[in-house]
Amino acid sequence: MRLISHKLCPYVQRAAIVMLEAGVPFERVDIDLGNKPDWFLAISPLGKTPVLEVDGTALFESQVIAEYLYETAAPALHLTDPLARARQRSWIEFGSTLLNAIAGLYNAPDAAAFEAKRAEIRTKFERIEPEIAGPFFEGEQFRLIDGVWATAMRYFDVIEAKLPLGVTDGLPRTSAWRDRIMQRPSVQAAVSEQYPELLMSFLRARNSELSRLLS
Ligand SMILES: N[C@@H](CCC(=O)N[C@@H](CS)C(=O)NCC(=O)O)C(=O)O
Repeated sequence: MRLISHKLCPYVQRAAIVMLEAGVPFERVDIDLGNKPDWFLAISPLGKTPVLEVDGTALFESQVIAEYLYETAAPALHLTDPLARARQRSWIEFGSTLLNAIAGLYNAPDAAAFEAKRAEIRTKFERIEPEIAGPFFEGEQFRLIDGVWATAMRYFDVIEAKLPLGVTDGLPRTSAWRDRIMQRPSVQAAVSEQYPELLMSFLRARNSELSRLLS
C-alpha cells in the first residue's frame, strides 16, 4: 500500500497511525501541496492528502481510509458496538473542528483574532474533558479517536514549547490523556523527526499574529 502524504498533514497522520497500530507495511510518498503533481491530481478528486493506494485503487478521505483498514487489518481499533462506534465518530468530527480552529489560530492576522481562536480552542478542550474515560478516550484501549486528537495535540506540543497558550491547563483528564497519547509509538512514528522544525518554519512563514509571536 502507498500512502500519498504531506509532511505536516494531520489527516495523513490518522491513516498512518491506524496502519502503524495494525503493523501493516506501507510506503509513504510525501508531496508538495503547494505544487501538486499531475499524477496526484489524477488519483485525488479533491486534491487533498491522504490518498491510500491499494492494489491500484485510490482511496481518499481519512475516515474512509481508516474504515477500510479497520475492516481489513486493524480490527482491534474498531469498536463492535454500533452506538459506541458512532459516538467515536462523533468525537472524531469534533476533533476535525479543532483542527480547523488550529488553522484559524495560525492564520489569525492580529492579536484580537488570535485570542478569539485561542479561546475557541480552549473551549473545545473544556468540552471534551468530561467525556474522557482515561487512560484513553474510551478506556483501556487505544482507538482512532485517540490518534485523531493526538494529531491536534502535536501542534500545541511544538507551539507551547515556545509560547504557552494554556489550552489544556487545569483540565486534569485532558492533560493526562494528552501525555498518554503523545507517548504512543504509532503517534510518534506518524511524522518524521524533522516535524517540529518543519512545523515551526511553516508557522513562522504565515505572516500572522502567531508568526510574529514565534519569531
Ligand atoms: N476531509 C479530508 C481533509 C484532508 C485535508 O484537508 N488535507 C489537506 C492537507 S492536511 C490538503 O490536502 N489540502 C490541500 C488543498 O486543500 O488544496 C480528510 O479527512 O482526508
